[in-house]
Amino acid sequence: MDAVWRGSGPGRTPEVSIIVPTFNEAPNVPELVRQIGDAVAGLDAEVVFVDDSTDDTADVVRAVAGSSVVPVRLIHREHPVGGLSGAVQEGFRSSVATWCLVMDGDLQHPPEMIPVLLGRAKDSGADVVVASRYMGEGSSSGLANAARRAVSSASTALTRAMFPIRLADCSDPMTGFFVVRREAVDLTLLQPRGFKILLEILARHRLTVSEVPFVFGRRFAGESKASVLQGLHFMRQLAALRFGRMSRFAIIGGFGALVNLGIVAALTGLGMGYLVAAAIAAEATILMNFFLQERFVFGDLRHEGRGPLVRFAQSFGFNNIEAVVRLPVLALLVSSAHIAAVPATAVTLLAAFLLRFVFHARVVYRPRRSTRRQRTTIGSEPVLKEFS
Ligand SMILES: Nc1nc2c(ncn2[C@@H]2O[C@H](COP(=O)(O)OP(=O)(O)OP(=O)(O)O)[C@@H](O)[C@H]2O)c(=O)[nH]1
Ligand SMILES: [Mg+2]
Repeated sequence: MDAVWRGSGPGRTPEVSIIVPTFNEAPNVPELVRQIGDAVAGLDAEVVFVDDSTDDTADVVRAVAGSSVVPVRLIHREHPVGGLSGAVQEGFRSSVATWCLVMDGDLQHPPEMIPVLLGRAKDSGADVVVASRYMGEGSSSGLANAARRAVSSASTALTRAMFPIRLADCSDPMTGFFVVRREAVDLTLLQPRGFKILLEILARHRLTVSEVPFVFGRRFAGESKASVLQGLHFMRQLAALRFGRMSRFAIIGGFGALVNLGIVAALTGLGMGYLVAAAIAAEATILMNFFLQERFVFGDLRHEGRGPLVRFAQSFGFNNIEAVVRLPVLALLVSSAHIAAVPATAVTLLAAFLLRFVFHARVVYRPRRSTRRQRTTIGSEPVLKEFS
């Protein structure tokens, strides 16, 4: 990964990092940097290009950085992960500013809105200020054609319906133009995928949102990267955000319960005592569930945290303790609290499921915080070194 910095002295902490994800936007970069420079006069800002291009965008950024009035940083990713969203996250990770503002690199997001968004963020005390195409004077007229405008409006309505609480105050969760208080975002919660990073941020955090209308303009130059494939990624993102990990965990738990019953039936059918059969079935199911959840529920987190043996020991230990503790709790509910056996069993199973999920998500597969970054100073120039 390549990092270039042009700016003022070492240890500088800008108030806002303007993060611009770019994929083959070379003809737009000089004009964008010029307009941002004009717009942020008087603000303590830096521009961070996170570039995955296969054209000469990175060279153009380097050239423009030399004469820009606003400090420009380039993170060029040789091996991009997570497309546009992954790029924005990389920009966040590299920032030490109070605010991170995200905007496209093709001038569809007018740079003169930058001080407006930042001003609103400071005045309102909100965590996020969204530049919305769907409120007040806002408009999505710059989208290439009526079909894209219709798809955008329909998917916005669907998304808001699926997250009625988290998106209550956000009319345009799919916009790529927003400013967010950097410390309000826990990067370890975000999946680097697709085009819709704001949705990922809002759906996974409890943030206060304020909005400002804006008119989404036409591309200045270059080609659109939006595609049907991006649309499919978006549907997957929605499903994962809404019905993600927890439902996969539940499916595996349900499947495990069926296998458990099958083993008990088979072993008792062969003449084994039911308690021994139940114990064997429980251990076999715990083992099976561990391997299934490693593959299908927490596959993306396996390499981020603890080693496989520790994960296994924690998961195995928790499930065995849970199996031992649940029955006395059930007995207590039935005998002392006088709850009927079936609802009491349902309550203990539900509580056990939730506890098991929380324990696995928060302890067993908890990712370590990124240790890949380090700020160093080379000569008088602060350089952001990235280790991948
Ligand atoms: N770093 C990075 N940037 C990307 C990637 N895909 C798109 N971008 C950038 O994300 C921004 C938005 O992409 P666009 O192609 O403009 O998408 P759009 O605005 O929905 O579509 P148009 O209205 O047709 O321009 C642009 O600055 C792109 O260069 C990617 O894979 N990596
Ligand atoms: Mg665009």
